[in-house]
Amino acid sequence: MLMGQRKSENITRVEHRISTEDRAARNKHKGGVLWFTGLSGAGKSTLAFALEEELFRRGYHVYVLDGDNVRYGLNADLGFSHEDRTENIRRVGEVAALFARAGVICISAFISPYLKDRALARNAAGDKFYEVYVEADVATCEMRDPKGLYRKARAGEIADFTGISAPYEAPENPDITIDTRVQSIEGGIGTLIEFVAGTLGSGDAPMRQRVRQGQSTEI
Ligand code: ADX
Repeated sequence: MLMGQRKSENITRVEHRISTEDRAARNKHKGGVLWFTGLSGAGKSTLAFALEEELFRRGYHVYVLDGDNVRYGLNADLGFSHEDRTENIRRVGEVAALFARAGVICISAFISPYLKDRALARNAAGDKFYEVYVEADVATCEMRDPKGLYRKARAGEIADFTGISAPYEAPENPDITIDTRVQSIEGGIGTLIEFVAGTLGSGDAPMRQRVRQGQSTEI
């Protein structure tokens, strides 16, 4: 496993001819990573896919990387040991950073339980990284138990289950906190949309507004 070390020698970086600014100008927004972290059942995927839909509708270039999905493909070789989770987050952190550099808003929804691993993911994306703490305590997540995994973990059928038999290190200074114990999905999405518009730009919303006002037929 790589664990952040570079094995190759005789490699040289090459420069793109399209600047970050060029991409942002065409897309009408900047690229970035919205890094969702929180327990299983806290609402990361629900919020991530609802936000993706709403941003897409508003003209943003947006894509969700989701823990369960990525573990079917890119990270199919990884389980849930500390070492495998670290490698999971390392790879996804790099992929999310690539999306951001390509000008896309990448929403990543992974438990990402370790502070150190999230710090590395932030490092990969640089100033384009925003940590979103999707907060709900174990008791709440266990009560929701949408996939029945907490029940299985309590019954000893799943080892190293986050919040039960494996740790979760909450963010110390997240850019945004969505407390899903008190906030509705719509409320959370509202907060996130406002944040995105303020930090990454407004997408092609102004054009859509003109369309709505009947001043243009283009879309
Ligand atoms: S992470 O810890 O490496 O970031 P990731 O977000 O990719 O985890 O995957 C978490 C998902 O895998 C959970 O939503 C749950 O559906 C499933 N899962 C299966 N086994 C475990 C486990 N032992 N701990 C946590 N989640 C698990």
